Amino acid sequence: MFIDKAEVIVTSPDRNFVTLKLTTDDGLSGLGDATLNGREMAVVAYLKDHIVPLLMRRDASCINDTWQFLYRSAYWRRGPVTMAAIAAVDMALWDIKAKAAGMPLYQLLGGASRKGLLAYGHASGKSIEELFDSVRAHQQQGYKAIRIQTGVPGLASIYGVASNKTGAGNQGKRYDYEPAQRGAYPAEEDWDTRAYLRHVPTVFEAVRNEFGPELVLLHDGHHRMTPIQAAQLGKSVEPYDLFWLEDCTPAENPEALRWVRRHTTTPLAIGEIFNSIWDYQTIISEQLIDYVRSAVTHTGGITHLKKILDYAAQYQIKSGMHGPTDISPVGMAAAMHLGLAIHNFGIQEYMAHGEKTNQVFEQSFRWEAGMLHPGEKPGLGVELNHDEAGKYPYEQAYLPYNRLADGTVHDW
Ligand code: GCO
Ligand code: MG
Repeated sequence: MFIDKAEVIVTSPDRNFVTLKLTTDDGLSGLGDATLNGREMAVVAYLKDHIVPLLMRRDASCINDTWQFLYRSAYWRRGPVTMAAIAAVDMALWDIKAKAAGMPLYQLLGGASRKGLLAYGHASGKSIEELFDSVRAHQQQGYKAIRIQTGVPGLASIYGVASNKTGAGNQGKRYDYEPAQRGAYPAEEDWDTRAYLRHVPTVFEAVRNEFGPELVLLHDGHHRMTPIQAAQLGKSVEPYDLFWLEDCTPAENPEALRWVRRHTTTPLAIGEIFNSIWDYQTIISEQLIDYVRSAVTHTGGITHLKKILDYAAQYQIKSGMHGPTDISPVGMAAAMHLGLAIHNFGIQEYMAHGEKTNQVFEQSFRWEAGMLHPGEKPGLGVELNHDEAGKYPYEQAYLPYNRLADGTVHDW
């Protein structure tokens, strides 16, 4: 079974997605997600110019060998562009292998370890009332776990908080935010850490009082604090029993989590911008985190993320795979198959894609009572509709960035 066709498809239904489609000489095809939000075309060039020529006539069944060949023969290892490109090849080859076996991919990964995957959605509001409405809307859609992001008094717009109400979700009206800002320049947002640290605990107190102890609550710090500020936040939300505090400090220095860990029992999650097992080496072996946030898409695919999660399992650290709308339905399907199979699954992020995206990517996953299941179709269970994809050409898009009141650029 040889690879004899490789296509890189860029489509922008609700946002940009990069997909690799590999086809074998016996007519099987597999899909891989290579979307790197805001830097999509760098991965397109890496795939088209450097990887596709190497794939022609390769044995499609040799997933491990292809992974090692692409990783080691580049010499310039790791990095988000390289690892997203390798991830796409890896996913597509797993898709092909599972289709050849006539099984949903999770069966090849060892079979189901659970009935379904607990998933969390994103509630947000500028005010407490808006936030409560958003939490209720998520509960109506079945969510049992909800991320809470809130406006901060004095700040006009910040990460994670809806600025408009849209119907983008496939589960009815919801607050949608962070569409990669289409346009010629990143949008500017505001930041003030002291105001944020004062406000967030009051919000979690209000949410617990309103919604009770059962609801699973999460929060994303999006890399904006110093270790001691993060420690202060972790301590101040301890009474509200968070499932996790995510990305509390910048990801470039994961060892900073030692300082946070000394001061708080709030569970910690990190890793959405990591791309290899080496980023996790110290923080897993020293048990500085509780959840691995990597997406299959940004961490070298199923083959590499499974290694990270198997390593994490030795330390009782679980998965919490990244799943915002910039992970395509192909990347989400890969996450669901992997999450269903591994023992140390924790939770899956799930924002739900918009209707146009769901027409481009024909999917077979199930969403029931707050749980995801990848379905029983052979392979990943996702097919690309080329006619629909062709309707939405690439549009340049940037993520926003932050400035402090005095004009200093800050982590977003
Ligand atoms: C999350 C993430 C996203 C990122 C996005 C950037 O926890 O889901 O922080 O919201 O900001 O993936 O492209
Ligand atoms: Mg995050």
